[in-house]
Amino acid sequence: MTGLADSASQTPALAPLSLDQALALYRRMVLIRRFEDTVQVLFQRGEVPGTTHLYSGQEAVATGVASILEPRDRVAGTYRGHGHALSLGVDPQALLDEMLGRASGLCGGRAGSMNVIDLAHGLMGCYGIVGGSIGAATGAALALKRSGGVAVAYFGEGATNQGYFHECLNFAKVHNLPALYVCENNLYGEFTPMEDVTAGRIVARAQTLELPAETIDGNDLWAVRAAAAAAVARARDGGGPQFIEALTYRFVGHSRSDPGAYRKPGELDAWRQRDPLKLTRAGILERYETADEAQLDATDADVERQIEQMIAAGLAAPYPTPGPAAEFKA
Ligand SMILES: Cc1ncc(C[n+]2csc(CCOP(=O)(O)OP(=O)(O)O)c2C)c(N)n1
Repeated sequence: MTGLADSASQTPALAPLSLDQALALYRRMVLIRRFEDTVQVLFQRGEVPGTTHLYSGQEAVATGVASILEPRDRVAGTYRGHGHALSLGVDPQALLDEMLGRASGLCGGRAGSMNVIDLAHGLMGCYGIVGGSIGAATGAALALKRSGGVAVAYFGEGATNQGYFHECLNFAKVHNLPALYVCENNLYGEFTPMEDVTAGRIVARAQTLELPAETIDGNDLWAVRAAAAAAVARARDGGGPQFIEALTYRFVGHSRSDPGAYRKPGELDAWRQRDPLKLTRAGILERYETADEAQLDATDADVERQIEQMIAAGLAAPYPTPGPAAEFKA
């Protein structure tokens, strides 16, 4: 599925994944889904302070992009950032402990759901300000230009209606920065349908600034990987900033207890037919002769066990001591 795909130039073919690699990516997607189901349950029990914004339904985007990145790259996520973090290999226990406000959390239990950071895994931060990730990644790209790294910004389609989206892409283009802008178009900004507030095609906004840009099926792990591989290769090669619009859908409300009553009738069910976990399972069975349902089921069960252990450990972990935070190791 492409927009004006002609503006995204051709790049070398992406080496196919081995079955083990494909299973590892599937596992990561299942981990993101189950992690978030768990966070939501714990939130409803009053164990998670603050609020939550879930990534459920969008797992193929971050997982596919992260599968292309290298340690020298940097990623700026959004408040919907659990998936962005886990896709990079951030320790799920430390992330859960952070949600629970425990001292063993990724940021000492003081950042909560929206503001996690883990530079050891390339995560520059998750930004509660809509589009904050765009400015952060643009700045990082300026620094990374010397080292060969690429900076990735994730943001929603709503963020593209803000001035700094255009300012940052313009700046990145003028300075030929190694940035990859990934718009996760999940059709709604909070409770507002995209078409009520957005003129024209989102991908065209990047194309106007002459960024290579394409629209892809964000629920298809292989489509995301192919687009990300091409875009990252171009950016690393001095081709300047790149843009991907990944069409996807969030299966849950915008945040906490939003039931998503504004959705059109049948819309959620239609998207659930294209659940990225289902599509990845089917994609693995189709692509690898030796793959079978039992392997995939075993992966699900294994993640389930991991989550159960994580919940027990997280709830038993101590809270931080009041007062100034311990030194933050970035
Ligand atoms: C600058 C700014 N304006 C408004 C908000 C309130 N807000 C939080 S999420 C959101 C919707 C953003 O929609 P989109 O960019 O499409 O991302 P999605 O939540 O769909 O992932 C809004 C308006 C904010 N956090 N920051």
